[in-house]
Amino acid sequence: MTATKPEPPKPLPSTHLLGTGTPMCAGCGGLEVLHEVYDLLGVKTVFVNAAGCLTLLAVYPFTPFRGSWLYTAMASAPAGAQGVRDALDLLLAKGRMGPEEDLEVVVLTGDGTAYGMGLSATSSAIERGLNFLYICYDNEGFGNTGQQFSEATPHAARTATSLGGFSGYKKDLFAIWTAHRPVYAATAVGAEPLDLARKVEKVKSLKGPRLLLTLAPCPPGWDFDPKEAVEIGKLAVKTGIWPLKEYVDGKVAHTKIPHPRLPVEEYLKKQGRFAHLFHPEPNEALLKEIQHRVDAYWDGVS
Ligand SMILES: Cc1ncc(C[n+]2csc(CCOP(=O)(O)OP(=O)(O)O)c2C)c(N)n1
Ligand code: SF4
Ligand SMILES: [Mg+2]
Repeated sequence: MTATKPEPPKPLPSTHLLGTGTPMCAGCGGLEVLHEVYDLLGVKTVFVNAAGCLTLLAVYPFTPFRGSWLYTAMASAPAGAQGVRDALDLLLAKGRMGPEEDLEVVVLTGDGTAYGMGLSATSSAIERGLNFLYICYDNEGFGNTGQQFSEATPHAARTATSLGGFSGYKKDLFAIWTAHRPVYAATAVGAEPLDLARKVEKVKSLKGPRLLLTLAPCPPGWDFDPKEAVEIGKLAVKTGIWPLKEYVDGKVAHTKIPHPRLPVEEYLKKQGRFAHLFHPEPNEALLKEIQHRVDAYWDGVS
């Protein structure tokens, strides 16, 4: 019997730097962000990716990345980025590579890494002034391993490990980063592409530790129809639960202030992970508490 020769992989569409033939879920907010960011950053990049959903994008020979990519363990992406940056700097210093060949070192992680397991390595890298861009796609849970809660999971959300609703509270990663006084930090969401694009242009012009913390609506994890993904991303901004802001020169400025601000219920009721707040009857106390926390945030914004 003769073995059948495998078909060569089909060429990827060239309309985007990041191709479309990916193994991700429809409506993935993390992929949406990555598409938008990659179109602006381009191929002169090394993506240092900690284990998570977007790691599936690297499956050879179908990877949609046109530039370089490196896999690391969850806790180690900033350490991997340090190694890559050092290697590039050595090649530049020895004249074995011209400045035009230099690459932007980009860490790409989910929230499980960014808010938890990788925080110590990130803190040290910012402290050392590592020249890197850190992109977190925050789907508010451990998506790749079956939607367990993470330190980014919002209060009351149902996950595989908080079936009655998460009793903890989402950590403020933006505040943790800005406490380190990085060169730049911003929040964003793929559903607001102009705001995101402006922030990507800004990070491109800067050197040093920079954060893009992006909300990533996740249809299977948050339990909604993929066609609602953009609407849910927009509602996160319009209800004020995901403030769009940036930190430059020691100051935080909001880049989009929702006015009028919609009730947070508009965002929550679209997602099955919060269904127990509305059925069999509304949990008024919990809904009020969530709204109060959002109001308190915006009351503190001058
Ligand atoms: C140290 C370690 N613990 C557990 C895992 C298993 N693991 C792989 S991906 C993942 C989830 C990561 O969550 P997150 O960073 O939020 O990314 P997402 O899966 O949501 O994209 C886990 C727990 C691992 N790879 N390494
Ligand atoms: S589980 Fe969520 S984050 Fe992971 S690929 Fe699917 S939509 Fe994206
Ligand atoms: Mg996650």
